[in-house]
This record gives sequence, structure tokens and C-alpha cells, in this order.
Amino acid sequence: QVLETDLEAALPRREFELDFQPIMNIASGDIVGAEALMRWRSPARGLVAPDDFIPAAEETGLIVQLGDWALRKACTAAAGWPHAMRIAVNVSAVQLKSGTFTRSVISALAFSGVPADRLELEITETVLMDESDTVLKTLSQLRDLGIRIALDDFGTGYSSLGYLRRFPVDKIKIDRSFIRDMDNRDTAAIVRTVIGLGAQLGITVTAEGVETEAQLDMLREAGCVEAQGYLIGVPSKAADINRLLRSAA
Ligand code: G
Ligand code: G
Ligand code: G
Ligand code: MN
Ligand code: NA
Repeated sequence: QVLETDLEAALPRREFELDFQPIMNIASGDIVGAEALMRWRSPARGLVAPDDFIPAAEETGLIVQLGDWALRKACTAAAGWPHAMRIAVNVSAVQLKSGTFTRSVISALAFSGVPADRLELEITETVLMDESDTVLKTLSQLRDLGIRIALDDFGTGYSSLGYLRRFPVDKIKIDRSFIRDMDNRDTAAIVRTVIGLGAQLGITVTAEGVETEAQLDMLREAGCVEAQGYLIGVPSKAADINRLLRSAA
């Protein structure tokens, strides 16, 4: 069976799930929110990771519907969290180009009752590489609503610095490949430089893929604001993250 065909059927069959991974403020040690991560529980294929189905969903356009579902689901989950906790949701370039995305976001916030300033949308550089005015206009509208925009997988794309000038973001998430190799002197220097850049620009920097105390110590010394990764917490079911956030508040 072709992946695309299975994917189309998966949405009405309710085969998609969201897991949530906690994000920690390094200085205080407080959990400040969580990122929603999509999974596809396919009867034929087992549990499918987003890297293996998001590209196909983008090609067929299904990502627009699927993304709307994820946004609504994530905001609904966050509505039950303590009030300071933020919810981060990944957004595809295809969603931003659809021209209906701002409406979807407003609808998800209204439906869930979550205030705009608790929602963070994670985009990648490919989103900003797009020349289309729709994308930049949509991002500006979202920011005007008080929603935060995070640049995901930072450092893995092209000319990251140019995009920072092209569109003002609220947060940079340093890709986990850099954190993994931080015992390398040059990689550590790059990480420290990005953290310094964030501080200079007034942009929150989050380190992804933090797995060891040694990595966390280096990030703390460098002044990194937030950390996410297996050391802080693995992606978990809504009920488990709810419990964690409540005990953390
Ligand atoms: O039951 P649940 O809270 O998961 O559903 C929330 C809404 O999202 C329902 O109205 C459901 O029809 C819709 N929905 C669409 N696709 C999916 C999916 O893949 N999984 C789940 N759980 N709900 C989906
Ligand atoms: O959870 P995992 O490490 O397998 O996620 C891999 C990548 O898939 C993440 O880096 C993220 O960018 C992407 N991803 C996860 N959930 C979503 C989602 O809901 N929408 C989009 N567009 N991408 C997602
Ligand atoms: O949005 P993004 O592509 O950055 O999604 C984060 C991905 O990284 C998710 O698929 C998640 O499962 C994965 N991840 C989260 N924490 C860790 C970690 O500490 N180590 C590794 N190797 N992967 C992680
Ligand atoms: Mn992400
Ligand atoms: Na990332």
C-alpha cells in the first residue's frame, strides 16, 4: 500500500497522536512548557515518526488538515496546564503558504481558551527561504496577535543569520546535532556564539537534544536560557506531561 493513500485514510480513522516533550528554564530549573510532537500509529506500519510521514503529508497537502488538528489538539491539552506553561507546535511551510493559517490559529486558541502569548510556533529556515509575501505576512500577523515564533533546527539550514534579519523571531532552537558534539572545541565555540547572538538580539535560545549533565553545565555557563532533551524529559503522553507540569508549577 502506498504511504500517501494510507495517510489520507489515517486522519478520519484517528490514527494520529501527539506526544509532549518538556522544556526547562536552565537558570531556575523550572519546566516552562512543552513541545507537541506528532506520531502516526498505523495499523499496517506500526508507530511512524514524523520525519517519515510529514514530507508525504506536505506533498499531498494533507499537512494543512493534519496541522490544524495538531494545533487544536495541542492547545486543548495546554488549556489544562498551569497558567504559565507554554505550548510549542511545529508548523510546516505548506501550512503557512495556505493563506488560511492565521484563521486556523485564532480558531484553535478560541476553541481551547489558551491565550496567544502561551502559544509558540516552530518554523524552520526553509519557511523563511520562501520568497512568498503570504508567508511573511502570515508570520507578522501571528506575531501581532502575541504568538511567539521560534526558529527550529537552527544551524542546519542555509545562511541562518540572513533570515534573522529578514524576519524577527522570538526564539532560536539550536539543533541537537550541535549539542551532541559539544565536547568538540569548535562545536562548543559555535554553540556559545549562537547563545551570545541570542542575548545580543534579545532572542531566547533553547538547546535541543540535551542528554547529559555535562552538556547542561556547559550550556548554563554559556548563559543558554532553555534546554530540551532526554535529560530533562522524553516525549510523553498528554496525561503524563499534565502530571509533570502540575507538579512543577
Ligand atoms: O477524540 P479526540 O480528542 O482525539 O478528537 C479530537 C477531534 O479531532 C475529534 O473531533 C476527531 O474527529 C478529530 N480528529 C481528526 N483526526 C484525528 C486523529 O487522527 N486522531 C484523533 N485523536 N482525532 C482526530
Ligand atoms: O519527534 P521526532 O524527533 O521524531 O520529530 C522529528 C521532527 O518532526 C521534528 O524535528 C519536527 O520538526 C517534526 N515534527 C514533529 N511534529 C510535527 C508536527 O506536528 N508538524 C510538523 N510540521 N512537523 C512536526
Ligand atoms: O522539532 P524537532 O525536529 O527539533 O523535534 C525534536 C526531535 O528530537 C523529536 O523527534 C524528539 O523525539 C527528538 N529528541 C528530543 N530530545 C532528544 C534528545 O535528547 N536526543 C535525541 N537524540 N533526540 C531527541
Ligand atoms: Mn521542533
Ligand atoms: Na529541532
